[in-house]
Amino acid sequence: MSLSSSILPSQVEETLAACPHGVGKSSLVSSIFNISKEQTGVQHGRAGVADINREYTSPSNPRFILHDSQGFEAGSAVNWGTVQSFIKAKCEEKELKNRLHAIWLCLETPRTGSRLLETGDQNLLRTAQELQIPVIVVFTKYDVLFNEKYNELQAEDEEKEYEELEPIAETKAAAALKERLREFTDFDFSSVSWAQVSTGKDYKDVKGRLDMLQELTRVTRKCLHNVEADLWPSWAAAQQVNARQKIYFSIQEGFKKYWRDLGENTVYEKHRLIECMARIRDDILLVWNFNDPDKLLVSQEFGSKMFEFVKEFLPEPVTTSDFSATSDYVSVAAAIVPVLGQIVAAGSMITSFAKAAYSGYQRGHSTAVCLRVYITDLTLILHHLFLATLVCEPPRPITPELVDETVRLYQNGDASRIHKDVLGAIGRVPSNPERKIADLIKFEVTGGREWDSEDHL
Ligand SMILES: Nc1nc2c(ncn2[C@@H]2O[C@H](COP(=O)(O)OP(=O)(O)OP(=O)(O)O)[C@@H](O)[C@H]2O)c(=O)[nH]1
Ligand SMILES: [Mg+2]
Repeated sequence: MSLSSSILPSQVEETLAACPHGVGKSSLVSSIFNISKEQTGVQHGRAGVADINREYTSPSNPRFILHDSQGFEAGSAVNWGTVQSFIKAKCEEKELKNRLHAIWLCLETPRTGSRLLETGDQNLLRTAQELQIPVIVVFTKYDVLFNEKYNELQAEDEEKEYEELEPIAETKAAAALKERLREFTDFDFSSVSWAQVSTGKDYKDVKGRLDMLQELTRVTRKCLHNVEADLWPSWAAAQQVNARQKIYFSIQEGFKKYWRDLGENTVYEKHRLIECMARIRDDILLVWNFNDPDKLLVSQEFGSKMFEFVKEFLPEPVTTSDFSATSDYVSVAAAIVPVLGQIVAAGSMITSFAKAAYSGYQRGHSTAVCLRVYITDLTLILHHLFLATLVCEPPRPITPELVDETVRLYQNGDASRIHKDVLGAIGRVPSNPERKIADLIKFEVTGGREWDSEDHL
């Protein structure tokens, strides 16, 4: 008779399944940078084989280069040596883009009786401090500590409901982590920034988990502060969970050039209005960095929709001698930024709306109003779109349905009120009107309260 164990479930397999290998580095990267789990190599039940010298980039997020290291398990001195050489080589790089900007040291959130730091982790902390590379300690799988506290509470009183125990378990877990770090004598955790995260689906709701990831983006951004200011917009573009950082940096970048003195800005001279709008749009999109495989946000269709919002504010068209016949409009539409090409070609009739868009940029109040409305509408629509994608699993590609629905909701909801607010913010005798528009955008995004530095830091 053959010996079979299959009718009795394996205890070892059950235990292994309950303690998945890996601290959750790849899962974290997938969530924050919106890269599919397959691409980041999330491993279930076996160790990931990471080579720190390999650059991970993703078509869904081209602004980001990740170097993933294997864990520093006890005794794996070889691995630490590889990581150390890599860090030192990166420090010698001259160009900002080739340097190492920050290290996330991912540690499993300590539980009762578990280890906090391996020797390799301590080496890394010391080396990074010596070389002045910002390190953020990320305590992963925080849900496991929460569950430990929850189970202890439940064991004390089995009658109590989840809703009652949950906030107490949260407080206990947070206190336990702080206490553990405070008591730890081999390393002073108050000398580094840290944050706790959980990407496990069973912990909190989507919003609760996102709050933790957003906090990590704030902590990271604060650390980058100490290195070089040029990193901020790159960071804002690369991270894919914190909408306010994106809003803030697209405004900051806008004010360096294209959002300034919109009715008088000489950089726009000799360009058609649609080109000016396309430049504004593309710069804003660079910061949002959507995963837009079908290029929906630079499509004619989306461009036309955005034009619909501003058409009542378009300045009177000027007809120039070199640019008046229908065929000119159509060919220019195809050749430059074909936002209105569709409308022009399909309508076979040049509306004043199309003419204004294809006219050269004209200095003056009406051009300024039109561009202010455009910037406000576009930013707020992209903000809604971003929030709508956040509930999806990485790589969160945007779809035509999502774009249509977002635009439709804005059109039927906020658009006319916001247009009035934009005009109101400018007033009759405008003083710094562009700043007022930026404030209005921030006000809308925070749901009607003052924007504070915690919103983007
Ligand atoms: N409970 C829980 N499990 C998680 C969490 N994050 C990741 N995991 C699980 O932990 C296992 C390992 O996750 P990975 O993201 O591959 O971890 P890693 O650090 O990249 O692992 P290596 O590449 O092997 O070093 C997978 O089964 C994940 O589903 C978390 O926040 N909570
Ligand atoms: Mg991994």
